[in-house]
Amino acid sequence: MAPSAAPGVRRALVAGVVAALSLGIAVAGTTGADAAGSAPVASTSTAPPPGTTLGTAAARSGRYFGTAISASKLGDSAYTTIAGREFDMVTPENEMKLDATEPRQGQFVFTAADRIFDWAVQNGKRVRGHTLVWHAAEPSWLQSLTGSALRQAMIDHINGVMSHYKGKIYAWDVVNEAFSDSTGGRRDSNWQRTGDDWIEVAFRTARAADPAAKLCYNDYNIENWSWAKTQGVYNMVKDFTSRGVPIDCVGFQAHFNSLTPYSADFRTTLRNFAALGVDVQITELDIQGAPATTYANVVNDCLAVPRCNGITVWGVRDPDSWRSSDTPLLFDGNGGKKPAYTAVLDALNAAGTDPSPSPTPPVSPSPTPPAGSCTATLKAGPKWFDRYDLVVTVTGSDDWIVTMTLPYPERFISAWNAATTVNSARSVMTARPDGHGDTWGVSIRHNGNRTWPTVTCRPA
Ligand code: 9MR
Repeated sequence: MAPSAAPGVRRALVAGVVAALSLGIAVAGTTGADAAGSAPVASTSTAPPPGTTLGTAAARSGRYFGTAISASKLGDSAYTTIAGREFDMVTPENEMKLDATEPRQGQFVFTAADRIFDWAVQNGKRVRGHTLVWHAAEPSWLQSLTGSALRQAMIDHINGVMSHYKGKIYAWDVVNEAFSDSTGGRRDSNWQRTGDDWIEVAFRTARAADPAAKLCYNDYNIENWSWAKTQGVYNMVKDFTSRGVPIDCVGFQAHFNSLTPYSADFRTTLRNFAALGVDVQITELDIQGAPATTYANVVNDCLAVPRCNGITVWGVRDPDSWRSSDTPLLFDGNGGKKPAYTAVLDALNAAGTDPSPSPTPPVSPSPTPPAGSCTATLKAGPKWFDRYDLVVTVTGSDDWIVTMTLPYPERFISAWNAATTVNSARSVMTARPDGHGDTWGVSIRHNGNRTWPTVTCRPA
């Protein structure tokens, strides 16, 4: 748990869903697009209308707006109505923590975590994984381990949880709250006592376990640029990026209250971390008393930093908050929108729109498929800030094998309605029918490239 004086804050701004329509281009037989390829995808030059929910408003600028969700509340229709309507990213508040997912060593339990994950996906939302390694929420078996046994348990836990959700999580909080509140150095913990390299081992393990997920370091009281703790985390991220330790993002929890108030240099902090080459996300936002102006300031700080992907608030209604007596959230106990809600919505809608271009087919013409072959046609699906979907339709054969190859550094995230395998780099996908017919889909993390895969089809 977070220290009482200064709760952690996380934020997660999310990449919104910019409905990117666009047409598709057929890519036949052997490769990518056909010369006509041309078929440029619809442009985003027309600004989308103002969003009427937090998620749609954030999506206008390619960001997400999320909330923490508690599995025990998914039976409360007032709760799910608001959460379903307003947010497009979900963080399980407690259900993916170590005590919940590995209550006995080597025995993984995903019942509650999957309830949230399934609810999120069924309602069109993405999921932030929270959290793999933390000094709190430790089951008793783990508290009795030390040294190499504890280090190995960490690695096994990361592998066990990440493999269950492989390819399905937007970002993982790999390590949570590893720094001391006052010194700028590491917090003492059982993890820290296994050796200073435990954090980078956790990140390297996580990258190998699920190359499609963004890997975040998450902490509280790192929003104020002048704080020693902020500098300590900044220096660690700088060290990691300079040495090639895989880290993609930093989560700023942003639990603001009278002891650890919002400070106007938060934007400086976000900018400075982003300049290291990582994304930044606001992952657990709540503000004592929910002052509308402070909420708007936090949103505007994120909007000012292109690599700030999105914002997550730490709960739906005030009574859902871990600090309910502070009434720190955007909805009151009756589900009513508070002034802070309107301030956040207005700030999101005042932002510029997503400048990211639409994904396009490759430029090389595709050879004519040989007689008796099959043809795989690609059509653009929705695109988001960080990824895009394609719909694949196969004709000419009922039992086919389609192979798609992505140019570097794009990565396959997931597929549906086909049986697929991917290589370890997630750049080559092989697909066969899985009983859902000949039309299926893939989700691709563009990593800045946005060129459609080349595709070949052959009868099985
Ligand atoms: O809100 C969470 C609360 O329900 C739990 O009891 C507590 C301990 O697991 O964790 C709270 O969430 C924390 C988050 O996981 C990490 N940053 C601080 C959050 C507030 O304490």
